[in-house]
Amino acid sequence: MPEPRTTAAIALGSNLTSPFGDPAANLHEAIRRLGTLGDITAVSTFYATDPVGYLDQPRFLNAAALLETSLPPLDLLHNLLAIEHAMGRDRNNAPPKGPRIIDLDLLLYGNIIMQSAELTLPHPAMHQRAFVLAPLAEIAPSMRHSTLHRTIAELLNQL
Ligand code: PH2
Ligand code: MG
Ligand code: MG
Repeated sequence: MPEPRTTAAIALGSNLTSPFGDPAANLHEAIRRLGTLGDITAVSTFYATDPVGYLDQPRFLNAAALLETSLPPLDLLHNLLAIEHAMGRDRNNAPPKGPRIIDLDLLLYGNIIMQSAELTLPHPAMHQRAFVLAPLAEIAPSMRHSTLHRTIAELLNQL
């Protein structure tokens, strides 16, 4: 039996340099590593964005990608966190919304709705963030938010 495959939407962000290079190099390296978790079917262009939430930090480079994967949601999440860690992100010595080498957020996993201590799907803040919706609308305008029942293009227009 073939494994069921689901399309996951992932948000990427970076606003620090690392051994890989500048934020653009970090996004490229993260996308390369995402490719080990399934098939990447789309990648947005990179968006320079002003920091939201925690303002005293460099501007971000944000992007979105679609990954077709047979990993279940929690396994996928753990792999995203492992990539962040392997690329040098240190969560212990940085404020929660502060600067980071790489941030990989699982936004949507097919139509799945779930709430657990580790993972909420759809991502609870995705519909409020232009730095998430603009890149995602570029590659998946018709993808539907499974609890708000709006497309990504509609959510972006509503901001
Ligand atoms: N991520 C945050 C907090 N603020 N601002 C921008 N522009 N882009 C981000 O990716 C971002 C942010 C926490 O995840
Ligand atoms: Mg984030
Ligand atoms: Mg994150």
